[in-house]
Amino acid sequence: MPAESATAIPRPPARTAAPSAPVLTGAQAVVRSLELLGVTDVFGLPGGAILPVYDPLMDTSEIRHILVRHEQGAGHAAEGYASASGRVGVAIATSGPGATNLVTAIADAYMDSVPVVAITGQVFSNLMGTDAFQEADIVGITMPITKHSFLVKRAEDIPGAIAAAFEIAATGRPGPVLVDITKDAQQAEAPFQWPPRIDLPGYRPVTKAHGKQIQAAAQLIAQAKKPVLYVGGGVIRARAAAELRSLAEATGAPVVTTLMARGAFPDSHPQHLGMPGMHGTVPAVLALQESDLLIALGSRFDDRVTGKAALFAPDAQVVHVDIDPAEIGKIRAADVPIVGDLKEVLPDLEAAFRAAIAEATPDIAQWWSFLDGLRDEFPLGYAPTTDGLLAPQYVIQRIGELTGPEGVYAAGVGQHQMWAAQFIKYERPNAWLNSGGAGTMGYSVPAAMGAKVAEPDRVVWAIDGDGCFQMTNQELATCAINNIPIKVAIINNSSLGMVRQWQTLFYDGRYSHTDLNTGHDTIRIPDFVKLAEAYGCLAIRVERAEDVDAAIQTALETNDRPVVIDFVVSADAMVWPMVPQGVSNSYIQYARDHSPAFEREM
Ligand SMILES: Cc1cc2nc3c(=O)[nH]c(=O)nc-3n(C[C@H](O)[C@H](O)[C@H](O)COP(=O)(O)OP(=O)(O)OC[C@H]3O[C@@H](n4cnc5c(N)ncnc54)[C@H](O)[C@@H]3O)c2cc1C
Ligand SMILES: Cc1ncc(C[n+]2csc(CCOP(=O)(O)OP(=O)(O)O)c2C)c(N)n1
Repeated sequence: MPAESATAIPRPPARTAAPSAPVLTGAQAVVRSLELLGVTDVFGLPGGAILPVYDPLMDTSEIRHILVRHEQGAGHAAEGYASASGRVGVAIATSGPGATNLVTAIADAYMDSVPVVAITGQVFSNLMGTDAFQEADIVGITMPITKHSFLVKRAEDIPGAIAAAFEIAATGRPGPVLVDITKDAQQAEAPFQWPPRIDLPGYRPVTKAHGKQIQAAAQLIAQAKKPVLYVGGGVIRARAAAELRSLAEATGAPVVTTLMARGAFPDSHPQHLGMPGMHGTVPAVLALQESDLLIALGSRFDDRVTGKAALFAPDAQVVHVDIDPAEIGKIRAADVPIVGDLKEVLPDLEAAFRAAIAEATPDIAQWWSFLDGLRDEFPLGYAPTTDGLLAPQYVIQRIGELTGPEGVYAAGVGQHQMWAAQFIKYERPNAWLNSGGAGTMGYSVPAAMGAKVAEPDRVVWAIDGDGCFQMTNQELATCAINNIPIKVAIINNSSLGMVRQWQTLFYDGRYSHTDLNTGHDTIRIPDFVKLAEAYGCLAIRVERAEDVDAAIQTALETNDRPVVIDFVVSADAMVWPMVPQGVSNSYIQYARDHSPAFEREM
């Protein structure tokens, strides 16, 4: 995805300021602009170069500022906020290390198309380039991982830059935008003009697809014998779950949802085959592999889904819909490329499909009979543990069952992430938050915090690994102090489990530096219960299957503080199915036929 360049945006921001332009400092203009854009919550941490902005932040009654303990937490919180609500998330940091601490979260948001605006302070403009105290070229650093980065050196340019940042972050392919503001621009005064004139030459996302392409796609779908709707995270970003369901039911075609699209189509729907890819279900993986027509909807042919791309779905034609033209043909040539917003494309496609089948209804019964056979033969499952410790899959499944589909689940990265994708049933979009593209350990706790701020009436779980949790758990202090009662389930296998799994499978069980010592009886560093209590949380340790439900219920009933449950689980549990990296997806057969572990687990 190339950084998009900029143009005049016709839409004015929603609210307008008083007709007489008051004179504000740049810092006041930052806060006033955010207010006028309807921002109600921001996550940040002050420092010298952003201090002017923090002064008027104290006076606003419209914006809640949540003081994080680390700027990475602010970034992921902004992501969680955006992913749970669809609204733009905002993170604020000072220059130098404050700004660079945001970089991982910005990269994460870029990979997963999350609309986030990061506002950073920069040193005085006359000091830029002198290695001034806490100077970092954050615009340069983030250029390849943002949709756009602004450097603002004049107070009068602030409203325009902030309004443009929100417009760019939220429209087209969503993504992160950085606004870096020098300290002198924050301190200077200028008339505050609202709505500002936004001038972004070249930025015009295409939302309405070409009619001819829609017709061509509809014809292919009508003729296909083995179609699959290959649904990606773009459906969620487009808020097009209802339109997807309508198209799916019109075509009767099987649906697979990528890791980023879990919840875009209800798991309970009979046409849903589950997640494709490295840890996808056998029916979803083989449906793509054996298909004669992939209808890719806001999905980007990621290598975790395709396996060896040259061998992926060899007999399939491809209809590829994406709002970002750079995605189409990037990995796999499209027979029918469609650039547009899924919210508009899906109804058009459904109408064209209905017209195309007016004469003859397509017969995909044989295809369904093959897929139903796979569903019967390969249901998702897991084996009981042999070491007396909890089965992690069971814990995660019970969290989902006792919480239900209205909850929000933010996972870390690793085995627990895959089990949370597999064993929680998602019935609605924006219920599943995770770091798919970057795979950022540490995402879960701050993302859950952001989600809870955005959706305070929902139960929000962070489902985390003991490794991931140790990267960002300091935000529990933020949650406890600011009355953000998230629930954290640490799936504690005392190791960097996903890496350990690869060492089991591909490095002869040589466990080089993956033991974390967080769950053993004798060494337990840190003790997560004591740690969580120190942060003001209710903390529970669970070691037996019969105690799992009671702990989850206690968490669900506790809303006056965050809850942390340390589930001590087996380190030997594996994520199955698995297609090894870099081979054809047909190797899922290999996993089935040749791996004794796979046989045992299934
Ligand atoms: C440990 C680990 C294991 C993983 N294993 C798997 C796995 O087994 N299976 C799996 O699926 N993934 C897996 N992933 C995730 C994988 O790395 C990718 O992040 C994911 O597959 C990409 O999902 P996607 O194709 O839906 O694209 P996304 O990254 O969600 O991209 C969305 C696309 O939609 C487009 N879009 C956005 N808005 C719109 C709109 N309004 N209209 C039209 N288009 C729009 C965007 O331009 C983009 O191209 C794993 C990740 C990790 C960390
Ligand atoms: C920041 C970061 N560093 C390293 C990795 C590589 N990595 C992927 S999964 C994983 C293990 C995660 O361990 P844990 O949080 O305990 O989860 P588990 O796999 O045990 O469920 C590691 C180290 C990563 N994804 N992100």
